Amino acid sequence: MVRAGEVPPVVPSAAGRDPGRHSGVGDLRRSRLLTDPEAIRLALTGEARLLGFDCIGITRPDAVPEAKVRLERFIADGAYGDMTWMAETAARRASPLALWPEVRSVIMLGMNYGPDEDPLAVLKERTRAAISVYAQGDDYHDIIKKRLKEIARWLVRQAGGDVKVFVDTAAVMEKPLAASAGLGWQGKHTNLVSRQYGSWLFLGSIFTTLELPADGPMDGTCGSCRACLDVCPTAAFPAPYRLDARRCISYLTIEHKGPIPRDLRPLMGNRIYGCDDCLAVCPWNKFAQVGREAKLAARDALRAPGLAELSRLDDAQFRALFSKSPVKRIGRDRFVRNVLIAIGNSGDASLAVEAERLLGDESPLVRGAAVWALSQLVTREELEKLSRHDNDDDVKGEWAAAGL
Ligand code: B12
Ligand code: SF4
Ligand code: SF4
Repeated sequence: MVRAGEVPPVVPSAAGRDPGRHSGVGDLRRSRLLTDPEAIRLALTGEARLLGFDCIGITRPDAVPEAKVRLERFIADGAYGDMTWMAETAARRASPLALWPEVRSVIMLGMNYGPDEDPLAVLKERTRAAISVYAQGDDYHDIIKKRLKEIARWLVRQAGGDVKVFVDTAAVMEKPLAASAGLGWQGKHTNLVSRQYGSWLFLGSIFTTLELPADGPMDGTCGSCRACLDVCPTAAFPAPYRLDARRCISYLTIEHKGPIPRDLRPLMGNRIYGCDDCLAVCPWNKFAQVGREAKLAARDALRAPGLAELSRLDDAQFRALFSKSPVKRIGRDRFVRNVLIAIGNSGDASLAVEAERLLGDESPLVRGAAVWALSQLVTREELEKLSRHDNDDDVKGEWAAAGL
């Protein structure tokens, strides 16, 4: 999504023309506009590749009418949890035409962020943190949005029309659109699976008023496989192709603001930001390739950082460590909450001292998680000695749940 104050999402047809030049130059440029839709598509593909995208496809804005019904079911089930923006934007999200009635073609782009090591290996290192692959490098939103704008400006210069660009945060259903543009298909875990890149594609879109030739959906399927459904540590799939976000560790660690439901905490292991389990087990990853975008590559400091060190971060240190990273957006308190859940799951009593220190933290969210972590690592007698009065109702509830 293009935020207020940035380059406007609609790049008008006149963009790229030099207003100060003689009008004859403008005429000359206009006459040079690409008009053959096939030529536009070919040139567009080359430009996208140059700007770091690995796949591109075009679809019609009305190509996936079933997405609306499925979104409505997701909302009716309450599966969005406290992501209330999903329900609030449902009408626009259901169809590109509801979002922008003038759109005639939707250009879907994918950027490969395939990891250079097994993302599940770190799950065995219980005193270290698992940060999901997508969050170990720079924030893809910033990288992709900038590139989408460049391509959009290029398209306007070459072929005219008006455009809008979107990545992730706008009311656009990127996965079904990408599937109908032929980038892959929605797997049973609901994400897009690509024949060339497996599970590891970020998606972005360019809406344009130009009529461009649409690509058909790709034939590919999950068949009888259900590896992603079975591996999910929190049983977040009520059925194939349906996710209950309220149980998903990605939602719990990134989107959910309050205390994490107690019954789900032991199932989270050391996953402190996002989760890759359902993506990583997909057999189509045998075709996956390591991503070529250097800015998305894992930073060494974020591959398997120690839980003790992470729990000691103050606000400034948190911001410094996660500068330009998507992790920064959850803020230090929610981050330390997640780290404390992992500490509680570590089985390592030497980490109890970190949780004990955080019993006095300014944030009730952190104090509550510290109580739970301690309750997992020390004996009841030891916990009793550490217990203290707290004014916050949630923290009081944590002490009570710990039997004190
Ligand atoms: C909300 C959201 C979340 C929520 C909810 C996820 C969800 N599955 O809905 C949470 C926080 C849990 C989440 C987690 C993750 N997310 Co997210 N998320 C989004 C967001 C903003 C909207 C998704 C949405 O519209 N959900 C609503 C549901 C109803 O739509 P849907 O998932 O497409 O559901 C479809 C299926 O249910 C299907 N369906 C239902 N029944 C049937 C039956 C059949 C037979 C078929 C074929 C299909 C089918 O139809 C529905 C409509 O298409 C998108 C960005 C965007 N604007 O699209 C990113 C996005 C989906 N997320 C992304 C990523 C990377 C992730 C994580 C992998 C991050 C991580 N490592 O932790 C996890 C994956 C968890 C998972 N298994 O989905 C990428 C996925 C890229 C890809 N290759 O698909 C996206 C596209 C962001 C991006 N721009 O790259 N995410
Ligand atoms: S991301 Fe993790 S918790 Fe969420 S559905 Fe996939 S395996 Fe389950
Ligand atoms: S793991 Fe199996 S069921 Fe899940 S998306 Fe991949 S192929 Fe489909």
